[in-house]
Amino acid sequence: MRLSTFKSGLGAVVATFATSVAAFADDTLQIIGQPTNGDTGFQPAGTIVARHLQGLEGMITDIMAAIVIFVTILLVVVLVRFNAKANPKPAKFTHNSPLEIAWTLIPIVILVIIGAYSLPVLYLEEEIPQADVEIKVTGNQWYWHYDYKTADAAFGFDSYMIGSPATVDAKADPGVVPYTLNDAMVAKLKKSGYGADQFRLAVDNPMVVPVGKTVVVDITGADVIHSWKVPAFGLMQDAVPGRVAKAWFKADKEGIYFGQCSELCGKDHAYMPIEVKVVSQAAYDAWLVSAKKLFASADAPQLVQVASNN
Ligand SMILES: [Cu+2]
Repeated sequence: MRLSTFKSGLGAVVATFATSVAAFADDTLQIIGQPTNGDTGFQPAGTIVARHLQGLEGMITDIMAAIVIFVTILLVVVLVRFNAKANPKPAKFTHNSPLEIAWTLIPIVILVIIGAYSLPVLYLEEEIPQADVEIKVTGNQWYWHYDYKTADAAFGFDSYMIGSPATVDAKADPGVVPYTLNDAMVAKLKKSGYGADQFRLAVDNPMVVPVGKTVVVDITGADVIHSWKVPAFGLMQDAVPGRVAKAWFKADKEGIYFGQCSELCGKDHAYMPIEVKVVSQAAYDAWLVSAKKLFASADAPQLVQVASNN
């Protein structure tokens, strides 16, 4: 079902590129990674890391539930069998070596099992594979900046929440009040292919990456500490000024994945969402061509340096 939506949308995606980057794929890509009202579970896992993390969470939750049930049963047994009425003459012993060995060894075994499953996932996350696409991500108060560098060009662009002051033009958007979800804001979101549910998630210039390719993100901050987090990718990395932290993801499926800055970074922290569009290689190549034209500047042949803010 989803796949067919993607495939039928592909032609339109490529055609859209010819005219405008902004209109790119908005109405053809399915939104996969976004919060759902009332839901308590994870967003659908969009990468191998997210799948492993969610599996690990399930396993550890099961172990915890088993321990809670076991301890509760023990408590009930003790209350019933060993209260003063049922057991008027209490035993006087204070030690039981086999029991003490058991309650020391069993938790050790449980922790070793958890470790044995956790460490490989930690290594999977932290060992950065060879990049197919490398993008520098810079957190700013209060927007993200993405720098791409390909063999023949380098370009970067700011990524603002649709509805933040930088994206509101009094003439073009009558009635739009920054950061406020009113009818005019819904109309503005609609123009870019989104609905009211994507308010505070959708951005003007999303990160665009090819599906099934290893994307390495070099994450840093320009002013204060931010955090680049995309739940469906199982990826969260602090963006610390003066440091570049590497993280990676390889998206399984074409679609739109949303995230949020996840480190309190100032008054507009709530208004610097993250949007990643995962598209086919062909659509990505076409986007690169138009993005280079739109964003590349002749006097900026290099990636923006760490902690600079332009
Ligand atoms: Cu923030």
